[in-house]
Amino acid sequence: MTTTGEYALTLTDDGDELHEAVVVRIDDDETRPIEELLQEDDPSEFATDVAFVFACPGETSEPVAMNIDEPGRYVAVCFIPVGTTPETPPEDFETLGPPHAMQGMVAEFEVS
Ligand SMILES: [Cu+2]
Repeated sequence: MTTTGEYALTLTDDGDELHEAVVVRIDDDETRPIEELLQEDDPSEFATDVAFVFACPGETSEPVAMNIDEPGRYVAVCFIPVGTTPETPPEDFETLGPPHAMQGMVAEFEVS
């Protein structure tokens, strides 16, 4: 449980692959569980972007401002495909694995 306010978001990548943290706010009229929402193609239909950070293996991102000004359901999620490293050429992204989110790199939190 978190309260509204201005936060600084950073991401430390302790792994071997690239990671990101996309923070979105789920619309108030959206009641489906996050597992179901992850199957959807267009998150803008039920969520609003709040903040985004990205980190390479062994690095910590620069802090970005994360303004949590409304109570509600929020989700932090990583959509980087499984197997993506700093050496992976962009044209290979389509042939990589499912998003890290499908392996559990997703966290929902409630703001009051
Ligand atoms: Cu990831």
